[in-house]
Amino acid sequence: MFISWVPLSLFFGCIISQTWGVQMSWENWNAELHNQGNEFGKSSSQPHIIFILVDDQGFRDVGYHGSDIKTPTLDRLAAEGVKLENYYVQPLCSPSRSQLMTGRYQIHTGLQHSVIRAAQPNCLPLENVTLPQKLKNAGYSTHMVGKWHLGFYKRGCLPTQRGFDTFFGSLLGSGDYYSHYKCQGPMCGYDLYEGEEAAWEQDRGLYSTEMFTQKAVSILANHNPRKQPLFLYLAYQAVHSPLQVPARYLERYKGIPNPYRRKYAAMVSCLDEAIHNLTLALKHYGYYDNTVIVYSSDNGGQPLAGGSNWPLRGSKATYWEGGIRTVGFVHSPLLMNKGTKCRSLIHITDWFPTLVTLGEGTLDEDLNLDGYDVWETISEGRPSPRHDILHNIDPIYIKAKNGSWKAGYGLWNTAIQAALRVGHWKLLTGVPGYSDWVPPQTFLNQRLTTRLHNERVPWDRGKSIWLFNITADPYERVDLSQRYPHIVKKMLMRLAQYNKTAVPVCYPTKDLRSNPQYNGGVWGPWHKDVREQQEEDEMYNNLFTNHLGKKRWEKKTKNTKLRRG
Ligand SMILES: *[C@@H]1O[C@H](CO)[C@@H](O)[C@H](O)[C@H]1NC(C)=O
Ligand SMILES: *[C@@H]1O[C@H](CO)[C@@H](O)[C@H](O)[C@H]1NC(C)=O
Ligand SMILES: *[C@@H]1O[C@H](CO)[C@@H](O)[C@H](O)[C@H]1NC(C)=O
Ligand SMILES: *[C@@H]1O[C@H](CO)[C@@H](O)[C@H](O)[C@H]1NC(C)=O
Ligand SMILES: *[C@@H]1O[C@H](CO)[C@@H](O)[C@H](O)[C@H]1NC(C)=O
Ligand SMILES: [Ca+2]
Repeated sequence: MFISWVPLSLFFGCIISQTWGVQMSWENWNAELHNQGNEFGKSSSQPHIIFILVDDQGFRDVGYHGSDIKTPTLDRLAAEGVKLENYYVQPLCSPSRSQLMTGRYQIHTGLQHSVIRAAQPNCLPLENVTLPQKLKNAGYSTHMVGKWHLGFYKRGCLPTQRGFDTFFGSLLGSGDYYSHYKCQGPMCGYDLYEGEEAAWEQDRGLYSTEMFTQKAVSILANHNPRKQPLFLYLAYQAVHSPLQVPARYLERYKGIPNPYRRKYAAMVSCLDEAIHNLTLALKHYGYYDNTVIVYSSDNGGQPLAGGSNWPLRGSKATYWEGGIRTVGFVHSPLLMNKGTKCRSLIHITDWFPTLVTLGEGTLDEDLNLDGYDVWETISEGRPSPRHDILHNIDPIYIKAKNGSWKAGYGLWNTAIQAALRVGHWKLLTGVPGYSDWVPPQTFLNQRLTTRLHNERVPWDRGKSIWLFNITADPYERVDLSQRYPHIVKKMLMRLAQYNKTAVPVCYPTKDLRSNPQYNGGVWGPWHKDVREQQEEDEMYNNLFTNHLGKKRWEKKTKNTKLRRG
């Protein structure tokens, strides 16, 4: 079980002495662990699962992809685990998170369009079964730390109502890293939660990467790894904008002239240190030998905020590879093929069936998952069960001016933003989004939009279909849609088939009652469902009829309704 002990101890030992000075030496922990034994490990094969989701880390933003950013911990964990080098997520926060939680494409949850906005009465549909629910049913203790971004307009949408035993983090994310305030347009509010309440008491103005790591470590410390398997979903706010970082991490990046890139690099380094601390805690508290760590970004990098996807095309929020192909790896002593690269197609929906199966949970047939169990592909290098990915169909995003049914051979309306991968082939329709190749360092100043160094192809306004052989041309430089019309037609037919299985888009208009100023200055549930409202009315009704007479209460109710309305 202690196969990777020696190299790890050398590696971490060096880091500890140089940088962080953690008290207990690695060798001591090692010895201590041997003495502890592992009752649960013997009686059950359910591994502990640590899922680390990072926000907006680009393809180029990890050391082992040739980055200017130093990530010794991630490099080492990935090198000793399995690097996922054909790994896809969705181009934005809520979409990726919804697919991770349900194992289903957005067309099957109604979240096809954009992200869930703070003021929208919308959330991951309550009908959709979640990954933590499944693991909880399989006997896991389930915890979430970090950014949710799957809606909160009513209590039933909160993480603790969706399968997590505990939650510490933010409902929106991307707020201030220290104050944990988040503004959306003119509306501002506090966004740090413990369970279902604002976490005022726990807030010491700590930088969120450190704060979330401390919380994760305390969860590990307070759970007995030998009694019950643990699922920890650690969704860092880093390295999304705003670009904020403790000064000490900037030291090593003095040489980066672009101030955005410099800060961003420092944020990634802090994150790398956080993962180092987390790994030490996994070992210290006796989890490590029976743990699977999954590391993933939620979408591509944003070059305007320091991120880089080079040499991939495009950025976050686009269906070019730079938006959806990203950093991912699995690290675990339980892997068979340690130290390898997995080049099979893996998608974020695959974690649901993969992790539920690993956790010995059940996958009912009526789940109709879009994900595949890819554990043997990752761990043993077996062929992937996945041959295609529906990147998305967004029927609300129809900005392609020349897009039409005609351009889609009568099979598909190419005004619609859609993207599909089948084997080597990738088809895009509609407007896929910002399409330049942005070399690192280009954006010296956020307001300076000359983008002189960017490589771009002159935008053909008439275009609404692209076809690429991604295996041969991962940077999407040669559009083959004219050359292989029969492939285009086949793929359009496939899109139309997928479209038949789509549920209607849920993208409600914003509700002004969401304003934190009506909710104690906190972003939080503002909507009551009929039953909750009745219960509340009844309670007040009794109160008022008992003490003040019914008439007065009726008047009061009206006012309340007005205020809410
Ligand atoms: C998810 O919820 C939506 C909305 O209720 C429903 O239409 C869809 O069938 C559900 N999908 C799954 C996979 O549960
Ligand atoms: C890592 O742990 C060290 C030692 O406890 C601490 O000083 C540092 O702030 C931690 N870093 C992060 C990013 O959590
Ligand atoms: C997709 O499905 C919807 C609803 O079934 C339908 O109205 C629409 O025309 C379809 N779009 C395409 C491009 O086939
Ligand atoms: C796009 O539409 C414009 C005007 O509607 C037309 O002039 C142009 O030829 C079209 N381009 C293509 C490639 O169809
Ligand atoms: C796509 O690229 C792969 C890898 O280079 C190649 O094997 C395959 O033949 C290509 N397909 C076509 C139609 O060119
Ligand atoms: Ca994101």
